Amino acid sequence: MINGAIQLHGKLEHTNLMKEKKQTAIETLETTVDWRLGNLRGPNIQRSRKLLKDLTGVYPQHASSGLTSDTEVYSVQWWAPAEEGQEGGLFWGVTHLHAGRVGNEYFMTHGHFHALPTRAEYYTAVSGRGILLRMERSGRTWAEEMTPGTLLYIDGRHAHRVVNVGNEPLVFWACWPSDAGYDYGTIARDGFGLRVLERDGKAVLVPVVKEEHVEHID
Ligand code: PAN
Ligand code: ZN
Repeated sequence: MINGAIQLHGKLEHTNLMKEKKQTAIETLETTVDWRLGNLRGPNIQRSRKLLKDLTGVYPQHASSGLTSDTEVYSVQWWAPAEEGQEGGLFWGVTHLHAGRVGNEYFMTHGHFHALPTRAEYYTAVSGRGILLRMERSGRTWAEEMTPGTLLYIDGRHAHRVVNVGNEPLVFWACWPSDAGYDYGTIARDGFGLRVLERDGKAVLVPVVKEEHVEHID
C-alpha cells in the first residue's frame, strides 16, 4: 500500500515536471505556410492533383483543346489536423489553379456544395486573377472577383467553383470545417448556371440554358 502511494506520488511529480517544462518553453511548431507562393510545409499535409482527364464532364464534349489529357489543371495542398468528418475541426488549404483554356472555356475547379449546408468557408487569393462562381440550390448563380487580397466568405449553402481568367496561376488559400463534406454529384449532374468564356481576350459570363424536359404526347 505504502509502495503504491509512493509510486503514485512519483508519477504525479513527473507529470507536474512535464507541465512545467511545457509552460516555460516556447515550442517550435512544424507546420508553416509560404503565404505568397502558396505552399504548406509540415507533417500530415495532404495533396491532390486534378488533370484534364479527371475533369470529364466539366467541359462540353465538343471543346477541342489540343491539350493532352495529362495536363494538370489544378493542385491542392491542405492540412488536416482534425479527422475528416469530425465536428468542430478546421482544415487549411491552398489551391494552385493554372492558367489555360479548353477551347474558349477557362481552367476551373470541379466545384461543389458542402454536404452540410451549415458549414461555411473562407477563400482568399494571393496571386493571379480569377472569378468565384457561387450557386444556390435553386440554380441562381453569380460571379465574384478574385484578385490578390480579396477575402471571400462562402455561405455553407452555396456551391463554389473557381475560374482562372488570367495569364498566371491563380493561388488561393481556404479554411473550411472538417465536417463540411463534399457534394460533387449535384454539380456533375447539373453544372453551374453560368460558364466563363473567353471572347476577344476578355472573360464573359454566359448563362447556361437548360434543356426543358418535354413530354411527348402521341
Ligand atoms: C477547396 C476546394 C479546392 C478544389 O479546398 O476543394 O479549391 O476545388 P474542388 O474541390 O471543387 O475540386 C474547398 O472548397 N474546400 O471545401
Ligand atoms: Zn468548399
